[in-house]
Amino acid sequence: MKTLTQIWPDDLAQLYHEKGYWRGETFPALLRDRAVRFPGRVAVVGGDQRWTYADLHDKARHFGAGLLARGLVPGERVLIQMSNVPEYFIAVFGIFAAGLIPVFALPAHRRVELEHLARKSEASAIITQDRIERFDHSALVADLVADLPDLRMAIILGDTADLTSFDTITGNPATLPADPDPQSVAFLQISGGSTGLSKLIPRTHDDYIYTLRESARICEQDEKSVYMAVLPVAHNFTMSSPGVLGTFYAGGTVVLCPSPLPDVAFPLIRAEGVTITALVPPLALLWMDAAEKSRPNLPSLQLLQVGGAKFLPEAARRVTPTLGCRLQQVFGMAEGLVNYTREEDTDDITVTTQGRPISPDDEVRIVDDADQPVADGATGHLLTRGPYTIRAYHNDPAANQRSFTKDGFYRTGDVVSRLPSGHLIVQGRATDHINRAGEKISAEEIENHLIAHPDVFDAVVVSIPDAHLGERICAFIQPSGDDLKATDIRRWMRTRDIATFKTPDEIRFTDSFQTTAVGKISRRQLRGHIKDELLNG
Ligand code: J2J
Repeated sequence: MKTLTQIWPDDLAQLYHEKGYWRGETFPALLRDRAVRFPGRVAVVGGDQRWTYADLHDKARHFGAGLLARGLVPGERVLIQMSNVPEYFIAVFGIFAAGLIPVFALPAHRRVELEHLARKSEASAIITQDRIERFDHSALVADLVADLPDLRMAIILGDTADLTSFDTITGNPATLPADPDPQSVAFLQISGGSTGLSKLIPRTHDDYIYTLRESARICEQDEKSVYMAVLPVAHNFTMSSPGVLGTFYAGGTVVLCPSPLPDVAFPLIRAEGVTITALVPPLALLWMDAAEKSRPNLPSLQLLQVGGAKFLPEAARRVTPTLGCRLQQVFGMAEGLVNYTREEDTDDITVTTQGRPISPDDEVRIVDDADQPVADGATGHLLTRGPYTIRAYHNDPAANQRSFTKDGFYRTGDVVSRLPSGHLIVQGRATDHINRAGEKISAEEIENHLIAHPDVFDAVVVSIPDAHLGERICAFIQPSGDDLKATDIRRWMRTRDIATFKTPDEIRFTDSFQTTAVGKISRRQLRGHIKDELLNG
């Protein structure tokens, strides 16, 4: 089996060690240490479960030993897909304890995405739930296990037919291996994906735990903090900025919110004394509107983090007056670099910028199309490298060629400007993905699904601004016959076994894409032309 690596050049690795960014911490050791230091503190609240650090540590170790007892071997990959349920943490920390490598799928993923992730990571097992949002995932994974030879085992939380029940996975913790090498890959996170399906992001124990430690410090998390997870826990934002794992790092409590709607979230904030939570901009708008009407009393809530997509200054200004807490903007990416506005920032900086990097050794370059630095303050492409930004995707030479410069900078695809203080302002994006309420959707991936329809001659997918979602998916379709309707396309997309958030919000038909008028052009240019026409008439 190929071992997973993420390699920084020796001189930089040495620097990151010397500066104390990489301290040799690992995930199994992290939970063990917190269980010793804070055994009786509540680590996780979800549904009717309430587990202390000692409980979580114990459950995770038994689960991890159970995975080994079932024949999994340290180093193998385990695809995990769950909604915000407490068992997620038993599974993830159990996988870590067993020396296995989790691969983080999203709850909305369906057959196409799961198959892609399983193949790309050569996963040996998948852990999911019987149903997520009423969709039958046990039937899906039964098919997947039958079709993928590497995938030997499906473990299901909830009702199982012929598959292995989550509750039966238990073993003797004495069989667990020693702690992993801190510089080894801890897990594979998934990318937003601008040119197709997600790429896999190998993050090491050392690099990721550095971000947890610093995120917890910047967000003033300690063992009294109560973090509410509203967005899916598998999202890198919810997982690590400081998210659920940063909260565990600080010894605080994670509360899992079953719904992002204010009538569920507000009472839970009050009941559990939630101090910090994180939203994408559309949900922040929803919460602020609800708060303006109902004037909820949320005295425990100190910090609302907003990120994943651009939060416009006019909306950002409303957070403190409506919700009575401080705002923090977060601009991050699963590949690494995370920026925060800080407590000491002025109100103006907090509402108009997306923050500044975690690390003094995060290198930020803002360049033009020819990779040359732009003048101070000018807008350009954001390139970055540093102590927690990957140097390569897993098993993807073509993407690596495109996404990294020769000297190891990651091409974020974001277009930004920088203030003299180092704060970044996201001005736009150079890649063709659609940021729909924080979910990144590849235009190319959707076009491929549309073109697969027998009555579609060609299709071009673009993002268009949306007051609620930030952006929505608009598909332009050139049919090959006369009778194709939008409902046919919607029905077709439902048969494609992909996450439902990828279904176009808007479908428009066109006779041709005018390619002759502009000569031979790339799909990117075509998307650009269509967008220009759409926005400028
Ligand atoms: C504008 N665009 C933003 C912001 C992300 C913390 C927070 C978010 C993510 C995340 C994350 C933005 N304003 N505030 O991993 O740890 C867009 C950019 C970026 C892409 C990354 C974290 N915050 N974005 O959203 O990997 O385009 O990570 O490159 O899902 O989201 O998406 P993702």
